[in-house]
Amino acid sequence: MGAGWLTKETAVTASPTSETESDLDDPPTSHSRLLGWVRETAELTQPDRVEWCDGSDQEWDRLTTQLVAAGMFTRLERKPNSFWAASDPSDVARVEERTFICSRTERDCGPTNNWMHPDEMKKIMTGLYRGCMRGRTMYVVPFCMGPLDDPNPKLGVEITDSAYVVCSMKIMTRMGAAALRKFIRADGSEADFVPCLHSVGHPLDPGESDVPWPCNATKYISHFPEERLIWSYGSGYGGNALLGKKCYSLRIASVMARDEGWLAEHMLTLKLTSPRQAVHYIAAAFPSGCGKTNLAMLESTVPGWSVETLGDDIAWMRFGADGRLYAVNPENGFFAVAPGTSWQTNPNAMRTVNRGNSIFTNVGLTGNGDTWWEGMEDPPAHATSWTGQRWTPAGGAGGQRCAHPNSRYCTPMAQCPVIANEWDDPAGVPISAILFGGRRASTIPLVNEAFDWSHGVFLAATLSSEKTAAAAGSVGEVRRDPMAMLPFIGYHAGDYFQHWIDVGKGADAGKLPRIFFVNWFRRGDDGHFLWPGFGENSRVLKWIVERIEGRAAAADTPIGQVPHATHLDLSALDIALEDIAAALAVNVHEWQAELPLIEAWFTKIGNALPSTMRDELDALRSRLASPPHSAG
Ligand code: GTP
Ligand code: SPV
Ligand code: MN
Repeated sequence: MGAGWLTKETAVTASPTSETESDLDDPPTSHSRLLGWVRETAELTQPDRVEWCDGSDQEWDRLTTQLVAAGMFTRLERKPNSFWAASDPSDVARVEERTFICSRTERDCGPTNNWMHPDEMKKIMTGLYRGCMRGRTMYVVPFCMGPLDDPNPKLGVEITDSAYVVCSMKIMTRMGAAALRKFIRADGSEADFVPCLHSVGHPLDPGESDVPWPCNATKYISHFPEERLIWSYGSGYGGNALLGKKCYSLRIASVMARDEGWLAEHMLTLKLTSPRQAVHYIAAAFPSGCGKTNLAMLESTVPGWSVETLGDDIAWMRFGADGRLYAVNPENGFFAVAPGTSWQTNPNAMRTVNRGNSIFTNVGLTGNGDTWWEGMEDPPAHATSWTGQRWTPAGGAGGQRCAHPNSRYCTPMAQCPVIANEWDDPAGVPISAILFGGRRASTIPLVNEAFDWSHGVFLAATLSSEKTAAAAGSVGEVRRDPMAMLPFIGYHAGDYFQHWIDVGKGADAGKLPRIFFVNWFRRGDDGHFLWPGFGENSRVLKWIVERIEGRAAAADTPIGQVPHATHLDLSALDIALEDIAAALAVNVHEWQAELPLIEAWFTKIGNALPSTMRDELDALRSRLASPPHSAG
């Protein structure tokens, strides 16, 4: 194997070249910035070999076979072309404590992110990267976020030493040769791309055997927003390692969006068709683990209403020539929470993964070669838990779980049986309504319409939710998660709120999406969910569309316009009316208790808090002091 475009020092120990490996003397692009970066990275990280990924099915077959041989993948007997993987128990979720926004000034990072000066971070991480790929293959993964035929495609390249990451990127992004062709524009010039460097941080000495899930106790997930650059080290899991997702499409893209006047958001997008065949596109931002995938694939329980899926995690939104806000999903697959997914709750997800071509990480493995997780019907008599132990429905010692709470399936969007036909259209879809929501056991009603854009931005900026297993750390603790973007805003949160206000100001108010707030997770005194959720959420979507069309009633309350139970279509819903009323209640005393918490949150944001947000808080305070008669 030649290494003509590598320097002598890294002209890595020759190993047998398979037919399918790219010839290193002849890299598959002439993009000089990319070639220079690949060469420098190989010099720094010293892999045994460098492989350009073409995204072909042959490449997938070769890598998955290799991963089975290495013990990282187990081929599933019951799902075609699908694999089970279990991570190291220390590497199971996004690590927010180890995630950094390395803007040139600490001020631009703001109070909600971790900051380090870019020079200092680069020094530390360069030290970690030195020789970190010894004994391994360095994969070069060109990818595109959003449709490939976008006239201005959003390109990236992930360099990684994890074949698991390569396989996951094939599902989650438009990856390989088709993306690489976009790196040279029609006029012959070189397109921009976001360099994303990833290492699991586990070099192998000669003769040292690999572990099933290599990673490192030292972890850094670093973003250099001015340079549009991402460096990740030490983790192989999810958003820490699949750098096109949260790192590029939210943290870096939110900075691009601020500079260019658009929005990069942690939102699902769906297409809702009414019995009158009216089509509405809806975007919804809920924090991690709070119901985006489920709503995006919802099977309506209201006759005549149907949902089709456009995306389950991220939306990029910009104004079209007609003045409406259009959303594109930058992703190509779902990397979604497994536990709780069942034929009852999310049949379309079950159908999607049953078509195969999927990777399951940290779920249970059944004796007959299928997957199982908590919340799915029909537990197997016994299984291998995500920690590799024998598991039975009675539970092992200490009632261990079969699947980790943040275990996930990674599956191609195109396989979703209810995928909307616009899903790959670079023009996107015009959004009628934006929903925000969190996981709150009290206070927040089932649904609430904002008075206007600025009030909606206030509700979103003060969104609060119980923490879930999607991030490492304590679960259940209520925290502010503005726009469901707390871990994903790539700059100062106060500036981000101002950006949202400016987006509204620059638009034709009549064409802006209407803003709603929802909470599927309110509980009764005994702890049960007041609202059945899942498919029944179609009743709330129906009310929202009828509000937009001017056909549904609501009551004015201090926090917005909230329906009474009688305003919702509850036909054939077998739920106690007291529960519905309790789910919809706006309790003034509960909201008064929120005021000091919002005050403290705004104090944390500091001087960059837009004055509009303070005005909205004052207005809320005075409405709560003299609530209209209809508020409870
Ligand atoms: P991320 O992928 O982490 O961003 O999560 P997500 O927002 O897509 O959440 P997802 O749809 O995967 O749901 C997370 C958990 O909440 C799952 O266990 C679901 O079963 C549960 N869930 C989703 N929707 C509802 C609902 O309407 N009611 C209730 N009670 N639980 C729900
Ligand atoms: C989330 O945590 O919001 C996710 C999973 O969607 S991850 O890709 O790990 O960020
Ligand atoms: Mn998410």
